[in-house]
Amino acid sequence: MRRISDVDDLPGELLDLIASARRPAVLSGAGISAESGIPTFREVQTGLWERFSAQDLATVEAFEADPALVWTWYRWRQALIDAVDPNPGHRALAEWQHRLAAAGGRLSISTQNVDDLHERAGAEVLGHLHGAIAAHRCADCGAPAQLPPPRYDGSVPPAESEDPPACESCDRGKLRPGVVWFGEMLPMEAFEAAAESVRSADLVLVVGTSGIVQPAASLPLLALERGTALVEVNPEDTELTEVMDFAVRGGSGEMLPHLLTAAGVLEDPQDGH
Ligand code: BV8
Ligand code: ZN
Repeated sequence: MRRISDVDDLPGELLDLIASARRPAVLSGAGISAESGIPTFREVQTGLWERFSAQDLATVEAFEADPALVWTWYRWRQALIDAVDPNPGHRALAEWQHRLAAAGGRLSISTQNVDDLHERAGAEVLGHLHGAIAAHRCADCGAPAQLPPPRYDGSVPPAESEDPPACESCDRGKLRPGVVWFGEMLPMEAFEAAAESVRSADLVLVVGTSGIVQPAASLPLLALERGTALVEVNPEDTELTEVMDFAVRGGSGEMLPHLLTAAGVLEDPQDGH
């Protein structure tokens, strides 16, 4: 594994891997949205939730113990997501995906994130391994429910909680967020598609994930089966750093555009064309 922190000294081998990739598979985590202003899972909580860790709240038990607290946490997080914008890291991946598709290639993105910033940057996402925060369903009958956007101000945690709405289909259940909680199964279709994208990739890019949460964190290991190059983009070491061929140390919002420009797959914005 080669750690790279000097962006002006990127190894030719890494740039060649990126320039020649026709079927890169991208696996992203909370870190890719950090520069958009969305706290990662590791960051401390604020407001009503400050005495809970995200891991404590992202569970069926927490929702059953205090539905209003958990429901409000998700609605407030969704308000924050709705209020921020994709960052240059999301946009660089979307542009690379478009260029590869036009050239008959395929860049796949599988994300652990429940936000829609990849999509809002113009990218197509193969799967949301842990669900989507704007999707809601009945905790009882499973019927999907459409809700208006939350009315919270994403920058100020609400002073009190609101109860989850009742399900209009079965009239007995309450709505829950359409995310995967700890202890819950991942959507198998999304997980299998992500696994297949890694197995058939000619480059695997792991962006902004601590590599702690399973089974998503095991996906990059599938690249080892065929000796496919593994590249991590993260300011810090992670649980996956040791299996990487290259560990690019820095924020993805800055590093992804830089890497793709240096590899010649994107134009350098400074060149003005
Ligand atoms: C399951 C949705 C079982 C909800 C999420 C003991 C050992 C091993 C496993 C387990 C265990 N005990 C329990 C388990 C299983 C458990 C698990 O893995 N626990 C961990 C904590 C050990 N997993 C599960 O429960 C999964 N389900 O296993 O089911 C089962 C089996 C059969 C039948 C039935 C059931 C479900 C896990 C999904 C949980 N839901 N999210 C929500 O969003 O509220 S997980 C959530 O946390 C995120 O989705 C994400 O996956 C994870 C956070 O990880 P990251 O995305 O990596 O973010 P993190 O904050 O950790 O790190 C941020 C990274 O970004 C850092 O590396 C940082 O350096 C970097 N960064 C910061 N700034 C930047 C940056 N990078 C780039 N640029 C920057 N600017
Ligand atoms: Zn219902």
